Amino acid sequence: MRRDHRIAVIIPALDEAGSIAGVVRSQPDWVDSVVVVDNGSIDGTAAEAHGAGATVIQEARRGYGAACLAGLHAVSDFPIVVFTDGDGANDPGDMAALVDPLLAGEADLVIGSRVLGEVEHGALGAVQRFGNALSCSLMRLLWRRRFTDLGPYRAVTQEALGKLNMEEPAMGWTIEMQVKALRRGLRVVEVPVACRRRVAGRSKISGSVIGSMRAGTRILYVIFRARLVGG
Ligand SMILES: Nc1nc2c(ncn2[C@@H]2O[C@H](COP(=O)(O)OP(=O)(O)O)[C@@H](O)[C@H]2O)c(=O)[nH]1
Ligand SMILES: [Mg+2]
Repeated sequence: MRRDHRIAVIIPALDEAGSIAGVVRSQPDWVDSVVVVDNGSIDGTAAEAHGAGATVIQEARRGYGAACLAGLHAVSDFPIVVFTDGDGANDPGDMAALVDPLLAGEADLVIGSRVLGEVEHGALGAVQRFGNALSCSLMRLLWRRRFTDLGPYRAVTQEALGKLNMEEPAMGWTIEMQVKALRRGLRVVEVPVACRRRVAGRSKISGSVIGSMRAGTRILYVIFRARLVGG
């Protein structure tokens, strides 16, 4: 069934030269296009990704969301889009579980929840768990919907993307997608996914106090903006 549909994978990657080739090569063989979005890496990420067979896009605007958005422009003719990290933290073996509810017409957005899945020791820090739990509590309070994670490993239909009008350039990307999907009445499903430690390199987000604070602030900003301003 999966081979009958055109499926694209977007991998935002910033200085992931140590892992990106392996991540690109390990994508399931039923994936039709693997797009790596680089944001000015200085370690050869783009060359590694290209060498492994990915389409590489350069986005000048910094930020995780800006990279995801640039990736979306490149895959606008694929009915199904999957986002995955470039550090090897996601298990490509989980991708079928993300994509199948979309193919079956049962969901518009499928979020891989690391909280429901198996977490390798040390792969999900305390700050990140706390931030996820807080964000999910706020979503429950404000939109009456229970989520367990803001996991980056997720699959969405092109049709849903057309309604989401994604615009967040930074780390609020994942929550923006969830909140907007709820506000538009889209069908959102969570499935358990594994969470592994990054294969190489350094975390840009949750692995440092500064990165976590930046992400946390941005996530709260996106939640309250959606509540107060809409969009
Ligand atoms: N292109 C791009 N990718 C990013 C940026 N920030 C993070 N990433 C990628 O997003 C994924 C998750 O980031 P990571 O540093 O692993 O965050 P963590 O999992 O919270 O430690 C990795 O593939 C990163 O390379 C960015 O500003 N631009
Ligand atoms: Mg990571």
